[in-house]
Amino acid sequence: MHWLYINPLLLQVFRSVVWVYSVVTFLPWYFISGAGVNQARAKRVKARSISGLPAGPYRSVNCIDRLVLTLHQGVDTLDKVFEYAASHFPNRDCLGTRELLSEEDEVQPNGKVFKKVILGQYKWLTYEEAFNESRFFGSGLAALGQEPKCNIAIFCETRAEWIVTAQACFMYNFPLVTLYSTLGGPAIAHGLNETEVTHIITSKDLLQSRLKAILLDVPRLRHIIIVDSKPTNWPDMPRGIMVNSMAAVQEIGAKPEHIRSLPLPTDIAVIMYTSGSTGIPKGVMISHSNLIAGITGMAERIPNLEYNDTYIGYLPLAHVLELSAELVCISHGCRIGYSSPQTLADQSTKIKKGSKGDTSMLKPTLMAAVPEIMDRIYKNVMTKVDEMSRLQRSLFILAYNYKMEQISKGYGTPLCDRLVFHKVRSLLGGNTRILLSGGAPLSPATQRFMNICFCCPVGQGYGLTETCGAGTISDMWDYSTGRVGAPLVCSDITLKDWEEGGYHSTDKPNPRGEILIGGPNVTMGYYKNHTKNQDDFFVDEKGQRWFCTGDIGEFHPDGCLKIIDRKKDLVKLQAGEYVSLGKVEAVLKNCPLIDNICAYANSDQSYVIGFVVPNQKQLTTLAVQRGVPGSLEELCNSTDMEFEVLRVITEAAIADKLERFEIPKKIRLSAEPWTPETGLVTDAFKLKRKELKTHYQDDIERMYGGK
Ligand SMILES: *[C@@H]1O[C@H](CO)[C@@H](O)[C@H](O)[C@H]1NC(C)=O
Ligand SMILES: *[C@@H]1O[C@H](CO)[C@@H](O)[C@H](O)[C@H]1NC(C)=O
Ligand SMILES: *[C@@H]1O[C@H](CO)[C@@H](O)[C@H](O)[C@H]1NC(C)=O
Ligand SMILES: *[C@@H]1O[C@H](CO)[C@@H](O)[C@H](O)[C@H]1NC(C)=O
Ligand SMILES: *[C@@H]1O[C@H](CO)[C@@H](O)[C@H](O)[C@H]1NC(C)=O
Ligand SMILES: CC(=O)N[C@H]1CO[C@H](CO)[C@@H](O)[C@@H]1O
Repeated sequence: MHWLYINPLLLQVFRSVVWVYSVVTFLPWYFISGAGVNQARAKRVKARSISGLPAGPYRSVNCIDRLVLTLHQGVDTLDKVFEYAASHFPNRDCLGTRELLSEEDEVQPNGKVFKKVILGQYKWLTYEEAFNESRFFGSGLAALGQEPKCNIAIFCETRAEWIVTAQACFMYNFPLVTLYSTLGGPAIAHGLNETEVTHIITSKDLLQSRLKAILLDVPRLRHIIIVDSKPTNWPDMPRGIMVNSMAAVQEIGAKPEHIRSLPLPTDIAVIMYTSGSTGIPKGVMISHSNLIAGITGMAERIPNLEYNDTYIGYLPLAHVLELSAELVCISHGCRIGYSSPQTLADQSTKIKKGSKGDTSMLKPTLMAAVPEIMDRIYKNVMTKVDEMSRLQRSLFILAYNYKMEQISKGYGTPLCDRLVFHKVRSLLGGNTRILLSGGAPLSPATQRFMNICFCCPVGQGYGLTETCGAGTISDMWDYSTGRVGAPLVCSDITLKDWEEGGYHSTDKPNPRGEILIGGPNVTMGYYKNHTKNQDDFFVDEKGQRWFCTGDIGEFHPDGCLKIIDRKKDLVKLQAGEYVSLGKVEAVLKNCPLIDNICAYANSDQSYVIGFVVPNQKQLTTLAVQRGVPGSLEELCNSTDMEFEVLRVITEAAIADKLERFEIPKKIRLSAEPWTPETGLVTDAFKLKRKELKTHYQDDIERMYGGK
């Protein structure tokens, strides 16, 4: 609570001070800050339909004549990008990792044991050092028998060695197969088997906990390279598998260095397995030119991107958003400090109380996040605000609303920032100048909150692995919420009519339809799945390649896209009404009582049901108010609480103008949060509907069955 403590007497004068301050500084501020310019910039048209038709294709006005394909002249493969950076910024910091000082087990009051760490300073590899390490590693892999254009796999957490490995593979033209560390065993075996890899790069932990169990299902595998181990014996490996440390392979590679076989722009750089929300994972083939077009588009949306920027890397690198973001940083000579979701902030679960989290140490200027993480920050801060005295709370709300109004007019609020939001901002280190959100839709409430409390623009992006992460990113000057921005300079976007869903490019006031993304960024398709490639990709009469996303969007007059629905998530109820499950979830997730929700409907039923992960604190408060006793799990099992939560949900849904038939009639409360480890959500925290359905099968029968 003390993080926002302000002398109560101040409240009385706050309104008047702010008012006087605004009046005194308004005119000079208006001209110095260029608020008028900001406002005009926010409102300007950012993309236009190049055919003149409402269906598009829409293209960024920054490249209306032709799409942009490369960052620097002649730099058309990823190895050249790294070479460019290493020669332009040889002595600047490139990749940073914190030293592990000590590790201890801490016993919690409930008897559980948490591992806590104390971490030291960031230790940096310069661009030249990182470049040399990659070169030697690539050469060493070649010495171990890895051939150009033959697949090689990485199965590893986000860390500096991941990027060193990727760069080594780009340089030596080894197509890199990436797999999420949270994929299940059969899925990993499927990916490794399908791509026929003989070499894999992994970490000690993952080898022990995940990889070892499936080695027999991957008969072609011969070499395992461990990034974080001293050379040791691994006695219990199946016969014929050699284990090496990364350092040892680099040593082999340094003397003598192998001749490189240079990649072409059309060669495959990465085969990225996406966990997808249904079925077995699919490998997406991404060429060098695809990735370069993607990072060119992304970089153009980050104003003043410079070598002095610092990026914090902690999202899975096997996710296209994180990989592209880090490649953008490398192409501009920025430094990348590594972190993990468990060590991000001072309060993070693995950080020992009193020691510093990664953001406090690194003070990043750029950060990417998935909405799940931003939602968590939002709910935590709001809970703290709720716990404040009435006086403090009104002060916070006053400042919040004041800033919201100012922002919409294009002004800054330096006084509020210093007095009220400084403490919140320091949660992320205090230097963030841009936050980027991607992977799933960010709720308007959360986006606005991050904007206001972290005092920096929050860009929202939209893209898929199939389009190499590229699609749209909102303009940093655009303070509107709920939209994903205009097409990147590397992509065209078209809307295709969808009859069943009732979306047409002729819809008023805005054209709507399925989003098709086209351009050099569109990937070469799925690995070994010709049928699916023919369904989802096509080439138009001008030779441009397109991907059909299955998402439904609408274009606003300023050329910004809003995602409004998803084809797959549409269910037709018994009586013929169409329910968009995604829309229902998006609305109900704004409820403070709800941490996560999956709406479900059977087409032979007349109503929607839901699986709900309630917010623990809010649920307990509600239970106390209603006099329902019990532990969290008992509360979640209680029919009384189900009824109470349903009432709150229904009110929120009506207030947000959901139709009657869209509101869940029955719910199942879940005490366990859904994390990628449970297999119920993807790494980007998208719901896996099929898995959720199986998991809650008994509850579905109960909710649709008897009573
Ligand atoms: C990198 O390698 C080059 C050539 O092998 C060498 O001249 C240079 O000193 C190395 N740089 C570093 C920082 O090790
Ligand atoms: C891997 O491939 C081999 C043959 O190529 C096959 O026998 C085996 O069942 C496959 N394993 C998995 C897990 O797909
Ligand atoms: C980076 O350098 C540019 C000019 O070279 C400067 O305008 C900017 O403020 C610097 N950013 C940081 C975070 O130091
Ligand atoms: C291709 O993809 C479809 C849809 O995901 C899937 O049903 C099918 O089994 C895949 N085929 C192969 C050969 O992997
Ligand atoms: C709650 O319900 C679940 C599933 O129905 C059951 O496994 C669990 O034991 C119940 N917990 C309590 C505390 O009643
Ligand atoms: C793989 C792919 O789609 N490559 C295309 C990238 O864009 C150029 C120019 O539009 C095309 O010529 C390539 O075929």
